[in-house]
Amino acid sequence: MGDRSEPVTGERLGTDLLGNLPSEVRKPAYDRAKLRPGIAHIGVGAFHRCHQAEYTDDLLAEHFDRWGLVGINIRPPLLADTLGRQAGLYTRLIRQNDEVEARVIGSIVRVVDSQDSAAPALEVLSSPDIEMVTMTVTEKGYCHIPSSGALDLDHPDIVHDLANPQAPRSVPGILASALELRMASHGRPVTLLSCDNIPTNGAILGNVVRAIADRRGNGLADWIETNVAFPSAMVDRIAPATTKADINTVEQRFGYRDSTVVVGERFRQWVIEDRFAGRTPRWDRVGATFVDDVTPFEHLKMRVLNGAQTTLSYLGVLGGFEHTSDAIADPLLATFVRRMLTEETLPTLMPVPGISPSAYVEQSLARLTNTAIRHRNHQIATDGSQKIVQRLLNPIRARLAMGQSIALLSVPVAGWMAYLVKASARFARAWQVSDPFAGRIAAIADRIGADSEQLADTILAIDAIFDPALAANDAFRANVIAGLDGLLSDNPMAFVRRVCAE
Ligand code: CS2
Repeated sequence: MGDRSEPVTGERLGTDLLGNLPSEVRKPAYDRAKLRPGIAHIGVGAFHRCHQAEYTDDLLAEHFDRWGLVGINIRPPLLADTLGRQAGLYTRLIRQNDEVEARVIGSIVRVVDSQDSAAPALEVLSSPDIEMVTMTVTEKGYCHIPSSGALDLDHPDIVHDLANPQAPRSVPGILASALELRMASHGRPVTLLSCDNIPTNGAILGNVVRAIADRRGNGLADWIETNVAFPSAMVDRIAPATTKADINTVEQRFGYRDSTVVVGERFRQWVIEDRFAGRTPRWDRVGATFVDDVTPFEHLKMRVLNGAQTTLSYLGVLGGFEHTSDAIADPLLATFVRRMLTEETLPTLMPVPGISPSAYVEQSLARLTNTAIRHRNHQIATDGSQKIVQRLLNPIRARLAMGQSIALLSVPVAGWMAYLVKASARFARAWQVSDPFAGRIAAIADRIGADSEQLADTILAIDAIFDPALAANDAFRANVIAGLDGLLSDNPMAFVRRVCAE
């Protein structure tokens, strides 16, 4: 079976189809049958398939080694029916306006569903074959308190896991139990690499896992100190949730069915702290960067690219725009976000080796105009309580410490509040939201109604999000109140226009 240029007809992607794909679809350039599991990844969503799994595919093509990936889901969706049926193979589309580039990724050698019980995940994570565990479990997966980074001991899953170490449910609980099994069975070192957009993600992951290990009182905490590394990493590529249209695109253009297509932009970046335990896949050979300190890269990415996305998501929903690219096509929102980033965010950044921050701002804004990436504002707005600290509140704190204005950065903070307030019954449930604090904020809105000052003060008093010193800052408070008032009004864009004119 050689390449053929005529598309295959409607067959499902799988090992047998690999030799029959249209020649324009790039295929794994190595013998998948020889791959052995070496990396486990928790959270096989669109981002992982578009990022770490692609870097690993590149690495296998360039320098074949044992680093096959085992993909584990501990939350929905089930993987068996999708990736499992396709032998781990899936199509990664790069879309840049009118361009479509297709590639089948082969680095995932096995998928494991562990939604109902931790046992299947623990079996993989404690295996001596696995020396690297990467994860994309979303910000809230770490069960930490956003404002402090400490493990949330009141989190129901953590309460459960502390009482039931054999049957953990949370990511920190599952990892602590897996490490315990490793310690007891073979003792081989392992790196746990967070790939989520939380600040100092390695340090937070280390904190939450150690906090559980400390409470086990069986030497686990000491074993972790010498055998486990928690490097921090900055990850980047815009890869929204896959839609039916994406699946249809593959079928129509390339002639085969793939229910796990993923779509991303061309840009990608991965900066990893060079601190590993055991052997490590050499992702630095294929475009990742290993550095001593990720902090400057992480600030740059979360405050600029993610800060812009979050800002456009809240102001976008309030202004009636569906996707990021629709919001940034609006001249007012484009002006607002560019001014916010250049005037207020940029001065909070540390020097970043090899990157000009102002060029990075322009590059980031250009990425957001890509109309082929259908990134819904509601998707980005999800779990804002877990995102605004690193994207907005940390740069605000930095500016306040330097005595600088925060008039622009406060607007998306008020936008996040308005977004959750307007989802309450009192505001006729303008839209459905998903955020761990949605219920609490809806209850506040139902009780208080439209009084922006009281609303803002009550929300600012949530100390898991707003550290008390920030909440008490007069300038911040005044800006958030004015922002909430303007954004809850009948014409939120008129408020944005007024701020831009000042
Ligand atoms: C987005 C990110 O949904 C979100 O919170 O801001 O997923 C974003 O697209 C990625 O971090 C880009 O690297």
